[in-house]
Amino acid sequence: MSWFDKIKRGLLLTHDEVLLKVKKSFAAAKESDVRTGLEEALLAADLGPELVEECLKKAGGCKTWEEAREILEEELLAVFRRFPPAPEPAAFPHVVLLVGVNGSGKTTFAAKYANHLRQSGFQPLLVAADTFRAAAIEQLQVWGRRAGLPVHARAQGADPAAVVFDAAQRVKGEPKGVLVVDTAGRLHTKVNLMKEMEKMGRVLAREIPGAPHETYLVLDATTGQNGFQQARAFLEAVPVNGLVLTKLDGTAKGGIVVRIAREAGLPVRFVGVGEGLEDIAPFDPEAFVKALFE
Ligand SMILES: Nc1nc2c(ncn2[C@@H]2O[C@H](COP(=O)(O)OP(=O)(O)O)[C@@H](O)[C@H]2O)c(=O)[nH]1
Ligand SMILES: [Mg+2]
Repeated sequence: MSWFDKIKRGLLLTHDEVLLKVKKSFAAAKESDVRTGLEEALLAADLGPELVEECLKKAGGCKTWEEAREILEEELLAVFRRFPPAPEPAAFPHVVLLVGVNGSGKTTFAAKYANHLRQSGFQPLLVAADTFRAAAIEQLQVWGRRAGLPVHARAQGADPAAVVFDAAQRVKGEPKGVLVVDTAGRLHTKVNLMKEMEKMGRVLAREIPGAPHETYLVLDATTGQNGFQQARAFLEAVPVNGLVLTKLDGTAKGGIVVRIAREAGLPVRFVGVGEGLEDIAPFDPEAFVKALFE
């Protein structure tokens, strides 16, 4: 399945919901009805009031959906144009740290992403740095066995910084080694979270120059704006430089992807479109917008 087909499948619920509303509104006779219908559709997709306002300013007077669509696509794409394209791992070992609240999809994404990296010719090592619950370590090991991917883990309760230290030793010297670090999502207190994250970051930076190269905040798209508010503590605790939106397949409010990128001022790097190993797509703004409105 192509990346476009995957994004398209992930956006099915949103697409159907938005297009149904939009098409109905353009069938209305009065211009004010068209505008109201368009507003409802865009708000329902969860693009956020500010962006919807911008869109209406420019597309509110359009006579046809075709005309409006072009303007809306441009508005949405503009949100993503300010970000540089996703970098490929270049210096090795390369380290990607995954953070986010419990249940957001970190562990599942770690497995999907490691699989994607392997398919792209890299040598991923999954790192179980969520040592708070035994089940979390096991879950990553199950993924590792199922996908035939190596997992680095210690017993429950181990210091996450010690886990990443060992993992760094294991991957040193591998010409295309990439550490994919799954971390705990508990937001016990912001102070503890920061301390734990800082320590892990310090150890990684000492062992591997420039590490972590990428830190992704993993967000559950079905929890929308609330979920993002909950995860804000991570933005303060760690230097996040990219977003991953999971469970796009489970929501009709896929516009949240655009809203969060805009509000966080961060690029979306991947989207999750299901529970399987292959249900991941690198985020491509053009494909996203096309899949949404086509
Ligand atoms: N439908 C769907 N479910 C997902 C996706 N990503 C993760 N999940 C499910 O969300 C739940 C929580 O995921 P998990 O990776 O354990 O979250 P974590 O607590 O952040 O590590 C699991 O039941 C996953 O199967 C996705 O893209 N689509
Ligand atoms: Mg987990």
